[in-house]
Amino acid sequence: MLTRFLKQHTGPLTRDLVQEPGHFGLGKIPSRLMPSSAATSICGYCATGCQLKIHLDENGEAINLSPQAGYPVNLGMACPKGWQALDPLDSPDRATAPLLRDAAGNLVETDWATALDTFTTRLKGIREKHGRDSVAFLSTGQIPFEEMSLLGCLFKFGMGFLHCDANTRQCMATAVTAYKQSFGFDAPPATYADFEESDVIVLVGANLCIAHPILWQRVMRNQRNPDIIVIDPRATETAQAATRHIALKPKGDLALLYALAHCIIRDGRVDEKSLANTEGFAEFAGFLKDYSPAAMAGRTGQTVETIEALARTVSDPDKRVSWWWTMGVNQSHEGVRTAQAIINLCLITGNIGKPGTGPNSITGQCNAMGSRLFSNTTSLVGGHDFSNAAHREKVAQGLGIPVENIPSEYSMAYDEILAAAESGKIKGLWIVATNPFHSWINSGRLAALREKLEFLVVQDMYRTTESAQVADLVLPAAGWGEKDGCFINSERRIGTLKAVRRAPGLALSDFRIFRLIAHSWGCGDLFSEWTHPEAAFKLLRDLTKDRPCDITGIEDYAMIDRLGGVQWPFPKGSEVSQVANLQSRRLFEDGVFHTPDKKARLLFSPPADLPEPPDFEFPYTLLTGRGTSSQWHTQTRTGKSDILRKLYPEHIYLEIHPADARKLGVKDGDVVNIRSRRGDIEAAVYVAPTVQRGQVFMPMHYRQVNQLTHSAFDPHSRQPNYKACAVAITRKKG
Ligand SMILES: Nc1nc2c(c(=O)[nH]1)N[C@H]1C(S)=C(S)[C@@H](COP(=O)(O)OP(=O)(O)OC[C@H]3O[C@@H](n4cnc5c(=O)[nH]c(N)nc54)[C@H](O)[C@@H]3O)O[C@H]1N2
Ligand SMILES: Nc1nc2c(c(=O)[nH]1)N[C@H]1C(S)=C(S)[C@@H](COP(=O)(O)OP(=O)(O)OC[C@H]3O[C@@H](n4cnc5c(=O)[nH]c(N)nc54)[C@H](O)[C@@H]3O)O[C@H]1N2
Ligand code: SF4
Ligand SMILES: [Mo]
Repeated sequence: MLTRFLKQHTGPLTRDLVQEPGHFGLGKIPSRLMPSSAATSICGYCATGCQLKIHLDENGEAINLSPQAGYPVNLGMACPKGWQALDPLDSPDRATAPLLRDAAGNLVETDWATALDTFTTRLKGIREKHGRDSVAFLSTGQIPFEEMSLLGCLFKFGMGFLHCDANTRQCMATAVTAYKQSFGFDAPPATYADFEESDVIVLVGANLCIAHPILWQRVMRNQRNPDIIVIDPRATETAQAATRHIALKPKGDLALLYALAHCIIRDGRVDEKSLANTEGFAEFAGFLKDYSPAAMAGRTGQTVETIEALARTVSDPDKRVSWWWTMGVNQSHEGVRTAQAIINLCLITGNIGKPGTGPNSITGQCNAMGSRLFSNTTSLVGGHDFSNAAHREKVAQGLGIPVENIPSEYSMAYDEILAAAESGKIKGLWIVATNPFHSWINSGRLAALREKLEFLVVQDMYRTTESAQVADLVLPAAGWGEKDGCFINSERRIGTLKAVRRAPGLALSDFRIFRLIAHSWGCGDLFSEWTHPEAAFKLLRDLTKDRPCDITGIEDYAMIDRLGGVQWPFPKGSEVSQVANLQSRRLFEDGVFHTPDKKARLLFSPPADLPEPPDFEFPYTLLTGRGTSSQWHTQTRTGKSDILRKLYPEHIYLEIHPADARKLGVKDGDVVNIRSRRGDIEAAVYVAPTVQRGQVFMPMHYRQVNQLTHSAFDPHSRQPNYKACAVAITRKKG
């Protein structure tokens, strides 16, 4: 039975595969793509969600690409990563066959039958001996949501496990939690047109020029002569291009935002109409009495005048003010309250639900928004809650699975999963499309944790990633460009991606790997309707009925393409004839939120101290983040492009203020030793007045950086605080 299933689904090329729509990783390109000799795909890097036009040869294989002119997101533009999106596919270090660690400790190639058999036998063995809590997966915001969803549903409803999380915990968990608590649903309200329609644009801990270059282009298209304010400890590329830079102290955000609210309420600059849609104003106003600009000057590093002036700007009743935040807010020990302090400012000044306004979280990865709704990790698939019996019943019916298979308990969060692995409670770990041995905070701990794991599976495009190299089993995955599905971008826009290349060797799309695993595990029948990504899409679409993210009005992938992407919500009956309006929609225009009383909550708590402040022994604060627009995360993909590699520094570097460099007696290019309480690394000095004295910056793209970072987490979202830890710097001797 398994052998037959395998033959059909892993090649050599079979007729069934070629005929299976959306599944031509091993087959021919379907004729629907042929007439124009071009296909469209949403870029597989950042959450901007640019559409690329992929030019095909006579066999339907991609030869090159260009940005799509008419697409409402990128309007014909792309950043270097988008232009070079095909480069990573041809790399010689692609995983082209499953790899299994042999008795001598080497990873050796094997076939799919052996790989699947090993996967199932080992994980079932661990489960039988140690129970349901002994196996977990860690996944991603970078694969289509049809794939994420199949993984989450298979793992929980089919294989019967509970604990799973994704790299979105490193990234978006704070925004998710903040919106859920404040609005009653994880509902980022923006549409990108708001960048063009604002009079004041406030960017908090967001470096658009590097991390979302095409969103910066949208800012540049604003004809209203906007005030662009960047709140960031560093004078980033974005801060330099802005009209005002607030160079605040690291993690001074919450104090600053409360001081702004204090001034606004003190001066009566609140919007009464908007306040009527909120809950908790009296308590908030009382709380803010202690947060005068004078009281907050020390924590923020800002003068009273600067704070007062900013408060006037962001509460000007004649101006449309939009707030946008990214990792400078989310990656914090108090990220949720910081995000909510932004939400509160918008609510009290009436900057929500209107053009050019909003408390808007900018997402990181191409499909982090898809993960939020469909990955079945933190939330029950389709925007539901595991703890809600009616939701469990609805999902069970929709997917045709027994309701008993849906757990009512919640999974451990990422850090808790790793702690459980460290303590020996979790013995089997399955990592899909993420590279935590490089990207997780205080990554040095993972080496010890690896020793404790009985079985580590890594499913990746490459066999050379830090995580793949220490795996017991590597499952070779097709990448972006080699498979179909959908991503959801920062403005809630669903867009499609298409297979335009064959995956190399025996590599398969994640979707097909999950189907094979379902079959091998013996729960394939539960997923018999998940035949291909578009079939899965339709199942998931129907699950969203009556939820705030209802997309039951989308017929199929072709409709998504025809409409230039579709923002959620899009319930059945949405007027497609009004497509012009539908192309750009924001939330909460009616002032109605998703809480039981339909009002938004004003949530707050006092700022906490920095988890690891600088001291005598470790006198510098290390900030980390994105380095260049041509580098992506752990560089497994961007590092494979000859062109992109020319656009960024090959080796790790440390940005340091000229005065600190003088004090240490170092100049550009000198090698320094950087030490934290966790680790000790070397980097070349890059003297830059863009960092403040006493602070240094390192891009996250180099493996060594997370050996230094400090495991501190937001208590509500459990998102790691990557952005501030204490380090010592010494000149390398000799
Ligand atoms: N080129 C490129 N683009 C990317 C990515 C990539 O790897 N490369 N990754 C994508 C992903 S997944 C994400 S999440 C986004 C991230 O996008 P961003 O969040 O814009 O990028 P970061 O550089 O991580 O952090 C933004 C800024 O936060 C600042 N910061 C540090 N501490 C604080 C603080 O206490 N307060 C404030 N206000 N700011 C602070 C840093 O100095 C930094 O400039 O980028 C996406 N886009
Ligand atoms: N110090 C510091 N650390 C950070 C951050 C920071 O600001 N500072 N930012 C954090 C943030 S916001 C994020 S999002 C994380 C990102 O951290 P990671 O998710 O670990 O980084 P990536 O390099 O994007 O890893 C994605 C992996 O998936 C593989 N892959 C790509 N496409 C596919 C596919 O289709 N299928 C499969 N199976 N595999 C695929 C890639 O080869 C790569 O190994 O890093 C976090 N780490
Ligand atoms: S801005 Fe983001 S989505 Fe657009 S081309 Fe660049 S990486 Fe891709
Ligand atoms: Mo991210």
